[in-house]
Amino acid sequence: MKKVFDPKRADWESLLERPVQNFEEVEKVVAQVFREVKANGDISVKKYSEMFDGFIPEDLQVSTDEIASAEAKVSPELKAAIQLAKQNITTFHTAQKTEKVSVETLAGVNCWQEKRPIQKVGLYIPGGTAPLFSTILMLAIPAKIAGCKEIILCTPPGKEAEVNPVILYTAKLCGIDKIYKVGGIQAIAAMTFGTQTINKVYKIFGPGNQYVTVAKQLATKYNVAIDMPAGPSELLVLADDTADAAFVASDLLSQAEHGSDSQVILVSLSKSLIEDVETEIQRQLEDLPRKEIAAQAIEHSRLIYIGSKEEALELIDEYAPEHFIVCTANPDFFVKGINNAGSVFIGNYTPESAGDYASGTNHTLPTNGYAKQYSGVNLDSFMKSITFQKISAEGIRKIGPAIELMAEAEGLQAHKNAVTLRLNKIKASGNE
Ligand code: HSO
Ligand code: ZN
Repeated sequence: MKKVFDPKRADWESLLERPVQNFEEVEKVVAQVFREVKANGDISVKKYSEMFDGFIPEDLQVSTDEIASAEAKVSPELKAAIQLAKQNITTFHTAQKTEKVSVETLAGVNCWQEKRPIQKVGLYIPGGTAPLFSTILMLAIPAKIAGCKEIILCTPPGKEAEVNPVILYTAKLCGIDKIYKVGGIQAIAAMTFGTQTINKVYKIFGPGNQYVTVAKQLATKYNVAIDMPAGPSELLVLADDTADAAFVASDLLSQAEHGSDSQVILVSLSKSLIEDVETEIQRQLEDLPRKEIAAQAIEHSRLIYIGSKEEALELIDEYAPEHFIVCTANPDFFVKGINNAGSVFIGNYTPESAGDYASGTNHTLPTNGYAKQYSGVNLDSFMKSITFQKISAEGIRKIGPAIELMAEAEGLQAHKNAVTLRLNKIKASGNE
């Protein structure tokens, strides 16, 4: 752990630096898989499933029997927990619906804006060391509320070509029945181009390793949108003497256990809290099943003491954390003042885990400083806004001359004509 006391402004940049990832090698592999899946569809998807994931699925799609039998393999307690989370996520995302915006900008000039669902979306759920079925809730629930017509899900199965039953149970609970046993680059390529079995989608959502990340980036070159650029998970905790050191340590470790490249930072307004948190981290780390992973992330974590709360806020805004926990006597200063963060957790009883699973907010959030310009996934991520306008004769008479002048000034005669012809007709009909 790197401890820094009152860092100078000139050192902030290097202090807050995220590790730069070199994707060059990965890009070559991704481009090759994309080329082949585009040309050969399912055959190449199967070839790469064997090569990268060690199995050849006979059927790429999970059968209805497999989905149905998954239910019996999930304990009643876990089902109830997932249902509680689903309820809260549904409530919070339903509340994000907005009314249509409609204005008469001038008499006879009506403009309005309405949202429509993205019709085809693809959800990617990684397998790996921790199959994150909670991410299905975070993506499928808003997709359904938005009204997306076709929602498909790709996830890599284990070596026996079996998809984790909790993933299948959660998908079914959310009303997703098109589930494909495909992971990695080949899954993203399949959803980008479409294959004999897997339909092409308009937008791809979901986290993944560096192969998936690079594949999603390449998908954007083929007119497929993605939720956001992804990077390793991050948590920044801001705390003072009113914080509980054990709680703070548990939060930092919760994020550290995601991956050895997770970024965890404590910004403390109290020197003694830093010492206490450090001790607590070591104590709690010992009992974690994923302690190797967490320890590596903790190894390059930073514990920063800053005396002034104004400076602390500036530093946090500069880092733009994915998750920001505020545990101070006066949280409002930070809560109101923060500009750049994916999701904010306030007070001693608000662990990040709550937002990761069950409080209702979404856990698909911008990392890598992208909280400066990106929002986390929300209902709008599954929708587009369309603007409409309807202009009456009276309306075009009012704005027509301005349009003519502007079109002429831009040297676009046809644009001007489109107005002039109409104005002439109105004049000729004596309807002035
Ligand atoms: N903290 C992760 C989400 C997650 N945590 C899923 C547990 N399961 C990224 O926001
Ligand atoms: Zn998490």
